[in-house]
Amino acid sequence: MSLPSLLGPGAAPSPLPARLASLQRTLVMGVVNVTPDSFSDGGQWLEPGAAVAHGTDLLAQGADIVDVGGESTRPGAPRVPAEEELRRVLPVVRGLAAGGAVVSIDTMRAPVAELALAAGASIVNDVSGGLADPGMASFVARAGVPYVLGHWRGHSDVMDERAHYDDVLRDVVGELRGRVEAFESAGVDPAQIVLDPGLGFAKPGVANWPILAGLDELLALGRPVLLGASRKRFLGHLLAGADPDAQPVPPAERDRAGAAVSALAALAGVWAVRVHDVPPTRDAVLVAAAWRGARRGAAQTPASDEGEAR
Ligand code: PMM
Repeated sequence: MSLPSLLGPGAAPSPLPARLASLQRTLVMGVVNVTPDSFSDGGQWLEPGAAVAHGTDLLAQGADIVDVGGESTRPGAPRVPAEEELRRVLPVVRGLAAGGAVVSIDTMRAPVAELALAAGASIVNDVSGGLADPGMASFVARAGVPYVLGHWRGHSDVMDERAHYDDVLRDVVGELRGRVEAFESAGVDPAQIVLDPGLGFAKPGVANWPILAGLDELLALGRPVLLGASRKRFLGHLLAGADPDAQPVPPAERDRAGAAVSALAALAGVWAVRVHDVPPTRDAVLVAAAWRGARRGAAQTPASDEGEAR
């Protein structure tokens, strides 16, 4: 019996590898940062063999996609030359794709995306939504692969000073709509586009909550949505408590809160969540899928539940 789509229209970008396109739940994208300076895991996977092993572990834990990036986007991070970015990511993309993984390349540069696709990546993840590289939209049109278009207002050195909004949800949705139009004008098939509100990118702590609370408005644009809340600063501030002077809890202690965001986002119907800690996220999206399925009367009892003592 085939299930009705649990995620609704615009649920998945195309073309997507068949085994992912048919899944009736939010996908889990595991993060492989091949950087010395990412805010939560910088330096851990800089050596290609370690990065491939880490990506392989994430897949074994239940990630559907591994997202390989070679340039940190933490606030204040300096830009990395394209040659260095390529040196970091290409062997890792090649190694993971050779093992059968669905790989996305996390880059703001079209030439890096192009070489990563040639090395076996099949999704382009651009936090800048094409604003960092004027050649990105025409490249995506030519490449014809799924493209994650992030909400962005500037590189890491200036993003904090550009974090002013009249109404953060309305402004982010409006700016994303404008970027989709720009990509369509460049010849990109809208079916390729995944929208990402860019949590933490030019968004100070409290600005992230109205975006999460208003996910329906983003989903109403009719495109699949990806969220990257994992280990972000706004979760660190939340967990530090009400004292405004309290230090945010460290990134590695934000994963339970991240899993809670994943569960709620999956319940809202997002296409994918990008996370560092896969096992609880995997559980969270399965719970949400069962919950959504039951809402629609389409739940199936997983075979592994049968006969289990309650
Ligand atoms: N965040 C980071 C990097 N890449 N990609 C997408 N699509 N969305 C995000 O929110 C996002 C991203 C920064 O986090 P990291 O340094 O821990 O990878």
